[in-house]
Amino acid sequence: MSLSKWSSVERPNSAAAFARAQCSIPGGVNSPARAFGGVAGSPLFISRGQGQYLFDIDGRRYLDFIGSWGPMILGHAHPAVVKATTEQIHNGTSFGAPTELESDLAEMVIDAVPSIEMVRFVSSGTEAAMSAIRLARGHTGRNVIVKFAGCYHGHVDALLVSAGSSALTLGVPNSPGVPAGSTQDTVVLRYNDCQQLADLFAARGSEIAGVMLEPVVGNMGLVVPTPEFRKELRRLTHDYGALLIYDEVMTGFRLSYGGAQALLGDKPDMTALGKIIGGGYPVGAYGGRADVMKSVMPAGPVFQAGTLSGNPVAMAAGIATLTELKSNPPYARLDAMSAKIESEFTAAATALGIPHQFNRVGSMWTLFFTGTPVVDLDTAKTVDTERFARFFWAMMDRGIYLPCSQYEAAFTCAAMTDANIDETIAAAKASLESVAD
Ligand code: KE4
Repeated sequence: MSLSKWSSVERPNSAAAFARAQCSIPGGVNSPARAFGGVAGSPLFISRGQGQYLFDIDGRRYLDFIGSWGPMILGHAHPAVVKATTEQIHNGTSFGAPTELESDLAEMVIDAVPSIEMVRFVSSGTEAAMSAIRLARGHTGRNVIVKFAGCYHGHVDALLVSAGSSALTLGVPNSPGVPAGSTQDTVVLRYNDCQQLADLFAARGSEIAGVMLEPVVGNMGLVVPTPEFRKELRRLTHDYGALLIYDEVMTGFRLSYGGAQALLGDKPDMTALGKIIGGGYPVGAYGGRADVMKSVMPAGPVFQAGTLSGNPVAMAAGIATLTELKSNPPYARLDAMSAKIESEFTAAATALGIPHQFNRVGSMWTLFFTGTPVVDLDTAKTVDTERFARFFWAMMDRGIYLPCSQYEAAFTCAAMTDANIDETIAAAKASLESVAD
């Protein structure tokens, strides 16, 4: 039993597990991104991860380029993370009372990201983004939030929104269950569109509480902001008293130890974090200017709370992960390995006459099957999703586990070796040949 019409490998145990899961869990998964809907198939069920590898329940091994959608930059079951979490587990897992571990991780985050003067931990990236929006509104006394089509910030009601009929109108919900009231104060603009941004601020700048974006986008596939766009974002938010919020849930500690903002030389007012700072455990965080963060209860009036916020085991995992990243920074090697992937994939697709774009920043990258440069959601949507699905399964069948959507970024892992990269390139050349028609 294969998992897709595009796969030639039998994976009967995953097929059976998926059938079973669908009886008790909606869609058989606990997050839709895992369902393989974007690649015309059903998901592999994983038995374990070790370093750069995932193992499925049919006994097959894969090089893991998704890394739990970003957190596993060090690879799975890293010894330092296993040691730190195991030790903490023996000392108790949750107290509902403060521990010094929370201050330890908070100080590491503040030390790593200059724009973050204070930080609050939560349990997911969604919670981080949701809390940052509430804080922006509470701190400024304004209601309007600006986001950009193609950027994802978790399943926050206010951000499950599509652009209104015209750029300056308010957003409309893009999911059942989200009332119009939740999105009426959300405006959706086009990423990298400086004119739209300037027009909105000219028309409504005094109403805008915050502007939230992925400073390097992973959620429409990898999309890079133009320097002009970033400069205008900072200028206009500053001039109109709105807060600039970088959602670095995916890019934080991924693109550099200080995240995308350190790499780009930017200084937002707030930052949302997640994924890597939890080292594979449920952690999110929002932080930024001290004057803004001091509006958060109990220091200030803006409410936010969470039973497992700052969970000791999750803090221990995050501390171990950031300690490793700081003492043995993998970023130059991750960039070099990913650059080799970029050059070899591009050369192979070009030689085969396959329309493609390859967007990359550091260890985050996407091979888009389109002849159009991908700079926003509209251009991202010009891709050939069927050709991507065929490529995805051709790579999977050769032991390379890529993100199961053309609209996601791949993540090179620090546990990967040069031999792994060569193996990946060989698999890509063969896979691209198989989809060249
Ligand atoms: P979580 O609530 O899933 O921890 O974080 C939401 C979130 C916020 N901001 C950014 C930039 C994100 O990428 C995410 C979550 N990323 C997706 C992958 N594109 C998680 C995968 C999933 O939803 O299962």
